[in-house]
Amino acid sequence: MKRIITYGTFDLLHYGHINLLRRAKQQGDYLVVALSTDKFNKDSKDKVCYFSYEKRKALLEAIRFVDLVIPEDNWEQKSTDIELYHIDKFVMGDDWVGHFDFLKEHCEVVYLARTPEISTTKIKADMKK
Ligand code: C2G
Repeated sequence: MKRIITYGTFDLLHYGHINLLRRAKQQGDYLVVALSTDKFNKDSKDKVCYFSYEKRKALLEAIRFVDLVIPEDNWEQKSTDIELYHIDKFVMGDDWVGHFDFLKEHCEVVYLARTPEISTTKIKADMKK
């Protein structure tokens, strides 16, 4: 069983995220999503989420590509997660290209193309029009 992991805030959840999760799952058989906690978002990512961690977790768990959701509460947990969850491949959108190459000593690292035309920022801006 090939085990994949990816990380993110996933707020507001949109089809760009789903495109990423679908392709991440297609890389293997089991997909772990490490979901940024509210505290991590606020303290370290300068993001204030519309939906709480619990609500974002419930949304992700309803997606058929997702097998397990775990909390992401710091930048340093990735290598431990990879060992703990026996991960074979780390997958992120290519807005992060190169940022996580250090994980190559633990597992494969793959950056997938983002869905360019959609973002939470764009959704919020369009809703104000
Ligand atoms: N994404 C995408 N297309 C979009 C928007 C997002 O493919 N239009 C991808 C991102 O590249 C990322 C994932 O969806 O791989 C989650 O996006 P975010 O929630 O914005 O993730 P981010 O806040 O960048 O958190 O430790 C890593 C961080 O937690 C990543």
